[in-house]
Amino acid sequence: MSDPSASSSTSPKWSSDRFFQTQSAPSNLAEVSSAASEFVQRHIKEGRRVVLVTSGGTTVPLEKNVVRFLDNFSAGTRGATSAEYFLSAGYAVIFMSRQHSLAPYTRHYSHTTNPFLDLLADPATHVHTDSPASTSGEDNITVLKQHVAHLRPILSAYHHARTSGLLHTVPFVTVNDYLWLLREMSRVMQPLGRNGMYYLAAAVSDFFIPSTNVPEHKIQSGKGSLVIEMDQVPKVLKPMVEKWVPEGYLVSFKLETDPNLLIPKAVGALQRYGHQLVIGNDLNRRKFEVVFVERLSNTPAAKTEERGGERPVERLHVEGEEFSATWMRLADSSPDEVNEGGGKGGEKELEEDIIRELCSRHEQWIAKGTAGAASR
Ligand code: PAZ
Repeated sequence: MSDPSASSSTSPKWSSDRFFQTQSAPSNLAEVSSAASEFVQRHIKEGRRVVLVTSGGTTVPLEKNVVRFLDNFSAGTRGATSAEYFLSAGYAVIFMSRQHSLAPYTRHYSHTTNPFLDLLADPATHVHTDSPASTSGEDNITVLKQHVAHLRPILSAYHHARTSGLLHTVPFVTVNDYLWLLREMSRVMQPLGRNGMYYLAAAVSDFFIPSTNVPEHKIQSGKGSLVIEMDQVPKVLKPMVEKWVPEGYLVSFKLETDPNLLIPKAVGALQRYGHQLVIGNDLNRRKFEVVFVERLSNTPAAKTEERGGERPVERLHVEGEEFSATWMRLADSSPDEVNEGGGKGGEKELEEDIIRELCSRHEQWIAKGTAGAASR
């Protein structure tokens, strides 16, 4: 079929097997896989934990020669910010993100937040007097004094990430590429066993158009309205938990706009897929609060109570199982830590607390595996 407006009205559910058997892989999959494998193997040898961070939105192209596509709101802030805190915590990071979305460190200077050129002195009026390389300002461009304190730690961390070999980037654009790459990164990381963490913060489309229904050329106007039929994206969390990385510590995100749905949907995801943690967030409050939803057996309740009930754990009984919901809010931090903006300039970011909690849960997950192995 060459025109999505003419597709059939019944959309069967796709299994992940059917998806990978019929939808083409990215053309560079083998290269991307071997580079990531080399990265993972190096860190396994060095005994380091590795986290896969997915970030940003996926597109659904409406044409093969793509002029138009469906997209979503995600800028990749959560993923890029989280990757920085994972790196600070000593993890090696595979940062799998939407091409041109926010990236660790450079996110502080995007074209809308702190536009890069605004940081620099005008060379026409600024003359260098202390540079050994030049007697005039011609060879140097200067960062304005008022920006130096903010820039310096970010620049140092950025250079460290680039030179230390701790950060590996994998870009995607479409939802099809995302699914292929997620499976491939999982395969590559499987040898990490419990030392692998999977932090799925990308905003992945729930719907796609199978390749047989995508027309080759730009859809022409003139026939009235355009009706697009999309199939449901296969639920890959299930095979990921059961087959791809059964020992990994797997964290998914759940985004809702109706706050009443957040916890029930997160519990539903845990029941359906059986992974370790769902972090729920409301679209409009996502920068200030999230909720950790997990099986009660995975909840470090004792630790939470030790902190004087700072983050009370709500217990939930659903269909004979017990779950917990733990809210984490920026306001839980001391007020002078919370400022506008983000990151290394001393302002508090929610991801700092999220990643601290995850590192400690991952530690426990690894310890449980070691204890299990010792008792066998
Ligand atoms: O990228 P961003 O910082 O603007 O938004 C982050 C987020 C809301 C996409 C992420 O926290 C999230 O919930 N991801 C999963 C979305 C979902 O598929 O439910």
